[in-house]
Amino acid sequence: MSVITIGEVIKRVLEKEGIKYVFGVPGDQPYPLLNAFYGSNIKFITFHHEATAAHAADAYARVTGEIGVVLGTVGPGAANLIGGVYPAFAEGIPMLVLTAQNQVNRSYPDKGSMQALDQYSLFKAVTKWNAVIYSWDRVIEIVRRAISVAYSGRPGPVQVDIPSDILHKNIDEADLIIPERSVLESIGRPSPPMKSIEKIAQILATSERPLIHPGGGLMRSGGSEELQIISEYLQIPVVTSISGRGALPEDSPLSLIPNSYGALAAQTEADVVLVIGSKLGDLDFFGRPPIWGEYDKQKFIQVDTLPENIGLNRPVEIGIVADARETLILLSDVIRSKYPPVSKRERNNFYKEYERQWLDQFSEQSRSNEVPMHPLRVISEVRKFYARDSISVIDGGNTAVWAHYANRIYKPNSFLSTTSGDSGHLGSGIGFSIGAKLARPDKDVYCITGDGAFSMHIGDLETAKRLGLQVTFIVLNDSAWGMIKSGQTLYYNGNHIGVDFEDINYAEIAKAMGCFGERIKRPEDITDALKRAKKSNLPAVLDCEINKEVIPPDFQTLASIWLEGCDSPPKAAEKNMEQMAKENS
Ligand SMILES: Cc1ncc(C[n+]2csc(CCOP(=O)(O)OP(=O)(O)O)c2C)c(N)n1
Ligand SMILES: [Mg+2]
Repeated sequence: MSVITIGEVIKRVLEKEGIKYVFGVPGDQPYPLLNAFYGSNIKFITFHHEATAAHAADAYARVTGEIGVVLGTVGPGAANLIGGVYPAFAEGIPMLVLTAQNQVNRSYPDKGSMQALDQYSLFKAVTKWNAVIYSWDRVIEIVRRAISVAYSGRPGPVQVDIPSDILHKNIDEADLIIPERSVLESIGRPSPPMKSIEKIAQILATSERPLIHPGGGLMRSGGSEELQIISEYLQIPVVTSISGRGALPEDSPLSLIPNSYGALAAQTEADVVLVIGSKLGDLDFFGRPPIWGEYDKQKFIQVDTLPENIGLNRPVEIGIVADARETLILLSDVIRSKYPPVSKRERNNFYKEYERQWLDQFSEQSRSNEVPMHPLRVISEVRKFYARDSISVIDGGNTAVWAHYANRIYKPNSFLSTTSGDSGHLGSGIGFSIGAKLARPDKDVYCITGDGAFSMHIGDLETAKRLGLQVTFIVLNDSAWGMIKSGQTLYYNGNHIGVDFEDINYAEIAKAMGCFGERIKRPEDITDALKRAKKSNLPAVLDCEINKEVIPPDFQTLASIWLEGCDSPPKAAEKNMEQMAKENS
């Protein structure tokens, strides 16, 4: 009889699912699982913080489309994971979260064990599905089911809570049958009804001013090529949500940068909008006029894998619960077989021109020679340096807004950001960069980050170093929680509270961890520093001293979205906007 542990069984299930990495932080309770990774094909990568490990699993999944796996120990380990699981939940990223739990006879309910925590309840709010394994003979079934659920419908994180006595249980290997990986192919996502496809095709092909609005759901389903085919065939402009950026190259003639003047004009003027894989959240102004068209003049068609997203924020003419890519494949077939191509839509030139005017606002600052440096100058130099298909990781507050102006995205899944997406969660930059580089070692990965966000998980620079990953972190250092400080400047007469740090030289911290580091003060030094960083073959930190006073032009708009309906700051915001309008006139 050959004895193996349940930890070994879980590892074998993961192997059959094609898992290559498990990210996490160890503990006593998960010993058998850790031991199973010893010498195995699955690499266990240890982090300094569970949230960073989960961010890495998240980015790995975003870039590869394959589920990310993360492990935390009982109590504190599980609690620390939440920060990394929540953004994945918010953005529909498949992730398997394995948590160790105290022995079955001590937990649910707890008898006073150290590190006791009701992890089942804790993860309910940030997972699609979760389960505790009370009986060792259900382990294969439950881990399998968890993975299937993570991929199915709208993807998302799932959690499996495994008591330590189950993990340590010894069984006879001869009793073990692990079925081949089969569920994933069969689960799939819902297909659209052909009747609806015919109708949508007809509406798009015969409307005067159609618009397509793809979101993160399109990114997850991988339908960018089909999107491009339809948009080119019918000359339909595309404005993505922030999570959908990269669905079309942002310099393509039919793509309009979200929130640019061109995008806003197209949104208000369209007679029909195909929303595909987006719930029209607050960064899409909930689909409301005047940012979108009037209710009686603009039809909405919505495709989403989640029924509850359909018509969530704006009534729809047609709503179908279906996979984005599959819908676009069928739509493009019907459109191309039944309707002639559109050669030109005059109005598209106007939108593009209007987009250019929006971009022009930033061109002077993007070339600015000022010292301390303007954030836009730094970001522009960085974007110029890297190839179009590089992976951009964006983290930070004002930093993320500046990056929106100057860091163009050209490829699907090459824009990784929680701060510009649904959770707005700071601190994912280092974990995301590690996960992305492991997923695509052949691509350059760079991270533009605020100093506050960067400092949250800086211990994991060592992880990048240990793994030998060349990623470059460009830290926009204003020694502050800049975005919050901006609000206090504008709305609270500059009474700054809880927003300032002392000066930290992040390049020196990087060097202490064996990474490459340089502090940059002058804009003319940026490009050479980027070259040296890349050549070093090490994780690199370029600590950029930036102008601490500048506030992104859209700050007020964002604040008015986030604080809409609240009494005092929006009133102050309105006053400030009036003031600004007067100054500008
Ligand atoms: C985890 C988390 N905590 C707090 C916030 C609130 N918050 C939003 S922006 C911001 C400041 C970010 O500072 P930094 O990363 O230095 O970027 P900067 O705004 O200075 O460019 C904070 C604290 C958040 N979004 N996420
Ligand atoms: Mg800052």
